[in-house]
Formats: sequence, structure tokens, C-alpha cells
Amino acid sequence: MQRVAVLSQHVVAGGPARPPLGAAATSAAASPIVAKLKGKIAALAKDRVALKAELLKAGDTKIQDLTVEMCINGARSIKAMVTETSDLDAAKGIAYRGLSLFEANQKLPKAPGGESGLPEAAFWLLLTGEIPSAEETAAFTAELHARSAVPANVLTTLATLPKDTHPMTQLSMCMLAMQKDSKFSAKYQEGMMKNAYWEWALEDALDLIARIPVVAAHIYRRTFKDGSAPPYDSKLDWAGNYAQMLGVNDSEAFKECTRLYLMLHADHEGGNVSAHTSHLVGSALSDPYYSWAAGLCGLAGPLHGLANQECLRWLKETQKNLGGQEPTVEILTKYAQDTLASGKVIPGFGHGVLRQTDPRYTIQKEFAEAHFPDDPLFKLANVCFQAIPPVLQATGKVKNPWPNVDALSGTCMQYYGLNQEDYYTVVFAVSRSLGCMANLVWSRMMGLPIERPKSMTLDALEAAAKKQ
Ligand code: NMX
Ligand code: MLT
Repeated sequence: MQRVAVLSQHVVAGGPARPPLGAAATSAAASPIVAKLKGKIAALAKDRVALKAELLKAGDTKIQDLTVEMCINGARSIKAMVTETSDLDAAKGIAYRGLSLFEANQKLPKAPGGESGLPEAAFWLLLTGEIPSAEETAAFTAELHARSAVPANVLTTLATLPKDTHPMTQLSMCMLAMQKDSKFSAKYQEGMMKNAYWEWALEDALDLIARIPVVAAHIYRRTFKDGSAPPYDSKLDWAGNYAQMLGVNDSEAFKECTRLYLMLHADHEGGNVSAHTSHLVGSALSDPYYSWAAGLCGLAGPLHGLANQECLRWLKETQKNLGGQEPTVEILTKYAQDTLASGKVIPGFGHGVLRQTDPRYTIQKEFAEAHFPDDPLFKLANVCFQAIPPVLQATGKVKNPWPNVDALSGTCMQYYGLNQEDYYTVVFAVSRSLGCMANLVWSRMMGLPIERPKSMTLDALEAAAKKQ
């Protein structure tokens, strides 16, 4: 297979120079699919912005009582922000614009011959509330390809980083390196009107989403391989091309697995750490690059996105300790108990909101059962599903003992040869950029203000508790 340095064949010539904004604005306006996308967002926003204004007239309506516990314990369950793109139900899981993941996966356009909903079509759904047609999806994919050239300064920045820098650190730094070309930021400096914020946030969001798979693939190739990769293929869809640029597996099955992965992880309402972080940073009118660089730093935490890395590490270690022995519920129960006794969490289980098995886990399990039912790690993960929940339940404190998305995502990737678990959160990140960018566009469209909750001292909480 021909291999080339993935970024060096895909950079903006002369890189560091900022493209003239007028030209960028004109070319964006000249793209029929972007004009259509903007029209759909604006049409949907008409009602939603009016509804927001109406709701604010009854702004003192109570929706919830706050407790000392909520204040101390990570703002859990506090309803304190607006997110339009998706909503998380504790029992049913995430819905993208009202569609469950099962429905979304069924209805979203597919790659030729494929069964997984295309993630760029999911992005369109999150932005517009509509499932795009096959023609709209094809034009939108082409638009992302047209925007995918990565500025040369990003490559230069990456080259300065030691190869053993964690891939998530590399990715976040690349987002910051791209910030110099932010159209939102440049327009703000020119004094754009508030009602134009969302369009320029969208312009940055489209550029960022177009480029992030290229950067992510380059990070993989430079960190774990020799830096060369299969060339960018604009005949493929957004996720299919990302999968092939990783250069680990040429099969259509791996592309399908990647499409599914990137569709499933795209959004999880607004309160999760990465979405909340990017929303918060964006509320200061920091541009999408700043916002997503910050969101990525949150995603890199082991209780959030890094759990997929930790989970695979845990499974591999367990597999090694088994030394060829068949995994049983009894053995896995003991391993899980030992993990808890050593003061660690069991990665891939539990959730801040969900109280049932994560539907993203279920959908990945169905994929694995169809494509690699006999994979030893998948078999081990299945035994974990039986063994771990009772162990967590027995602690008496874990609110959700069931598996979340991270319990299987790494197992799917390793089957196709992407077996460096330190990279897994980057795949999550490529996907979550869709939801966080869609949210940012909508936050600017709705004119949401700077986010600034009130904090309390323990003394003030004590005084409040004494009053009751
Ligand atoms: N293993 C061990 N202990 C756990 C687990 C787990 N999987 N889940 C919850 N607990 C503990 C938790 O640490 C807390 O202990 P303590 O009171 O001593 O501080 C107690 O149970 C109550 O926690 P919950 O209210 O059930 O969960 P919380 O909302 O605080 O945290 C997670 C949610 C997801 C952070 C937690 O379940 C966890 O640490 N899971 C393992 C890491 C993981 O899989 N994260 C991925 C989440 C999904 N994602 O992709 O972001
Ligand atoms: C996510 O996908 O963001 C995680 O499940 C964490 C969350 O929702 O809090």
C-alpha cells in the first residue's frame, strides 16, 4: 500500500498565512450545501429563539429545589443549562433531537452497502433537527473534504512534541494551533454583530470537523507507527476516510465499525465534562478552537473519555493474568473485587446520569456479535457484563452498576488492529467534536450569555443548613 506523511500531503500551501477573510466568507456563501445548512438552522431557530424569549418572561418559574448535597457533590442532577441537540434519559439513554440512538442509526444515511449511520449525517441532524437526504449527506461530506486542508503551522507544532506525549495532549494542542485561523475570532475583532455570531461559529465548526480526522490520524501514525499513512481519500465518507488514514485495517468492516463508533459517541447532552467545558469556555465568546481544546482536556480524564483506554488496559491485564484459562464469572468477580480493594474504579461501568445499561454499549455489542463473536477479548467483556454489576451493587454506594459506552468501544477497535489503547480517547474526541460543535453553534444562535454560576463556601452552606 502506498503510504505518505498524512499531514504533509494535506496541508494548506504556505500554511501560516491567514486566508483572506473576505475570500473565506465568499467561498462559504458560495457553497450551496452550507447555504442550505444555514437556512435550515435559521428556520429551526426562529421558533426556538422565540420560545426562549417566551420562557424568560416566566423566568422565575421553579423547576427544581437545590440541596446541599447537589452543591457539594459535583452539581449532580442540577438542571442548570440549555442544550438543544440531545437529551439524556436515565433509563433510555441519549436521544439525538428526539431520536433514540437505535432510531437514529436506522434512519441516518449509510455508506454504500453499509449499515452504520454516517456520523456527518448525525452532525447535520444535531444542527438542523432533520435527517439529511442521501444527496444532502453526499454534498455535506464533499464540503467537509473541501475544508480538510490542515494549516502547516499545525504540523510544525506537532513536530515539536515528543512522540510519547499523550495523544490527547497532542490533539488539544493541535486545536490551539488551529486557533490562529479562527474566522469567529477574526470577525469578532472586526466588530461583528451579535446576530452573526452563530454563522461564524458554524464556519469554524465546519473547518474544525473537516480537519480533526486528518490531525487525529497523523497523531496516531507519528506516535505509534513511522509517521506515514495511506493518502487522504475524498471518495470516502468522513469516518471511512479517517479509518483508512489510520492505516491499521483496509476492510470495509473496520470502516463500518468506525462509522458506528463516531455516530454513537457524537453527543451526550450538555452536562458531561467535555460538553460542559466547551460550552462554558464558548460562553465567554472564546472561539470554537479554544472551546474544543478545553473540552478535550476534560475528555482526557479517566472518569470521562479516558475510561475507554483504562477499560482496555484492565481487560488486557485480566486476560494476561488468566494465562490462557477460560474466563468465568467466579474468576472475574474476584478480579473486580480486587480492583475495588486496591482503591481503583472499574472502568467502563457506572454513570453520572444513566441508571441502565448504556444503549451505546448495547449497539456496539450487537455489532461485535455480528462481526467477531469469537474474539477472546469480546468473550471476556461479556463475562465482565455478568460478573461486575453484582460486585458494584454489593458496595451499596454505586448508583449505576451497568456498563457504559467505554466498556466495549476499545474491544471493537482492538479487533481490527487498533490496539494501542492510549489512542482510544482520540477516537472518542473526533466523534464528540460533532456534538460539542453543534452545541456551540446553537448556544451562539440562542444568544446564551456568559456562564457564571454562584459558588458557596462550606460556612455559607452550614448557615443555610442551620436555618432549616
Ligand atoms: N467502580 C468503582 N466505584 C465506582 C464506580 C465504578 N465503576 N462507579 C461509581 N463508583 C463509586 C464512586 O467512585 C463513588 O464512590 P465514593 O462515594 O467513595 O466517592 C460512589 O460509587 C458513588 O458514585 P456514583 O454516584 O454512582 O457515580 P458518579 O456519578 O459519582 O460517577 C462515574 C460516575 C462514571 C464517574 C463513575 O461511575 C465511575 O468512576 N466509573 C468508572 C469510570 C468510567 O467508566 N467512566 C466513563 C463514563 C462514561 N464516559 O465515557 O464518560
Ligand atoms: C459521555 O458520553 O459524555 C459520558 O457518558 C459521560 C456523561 O454523559 O456524563
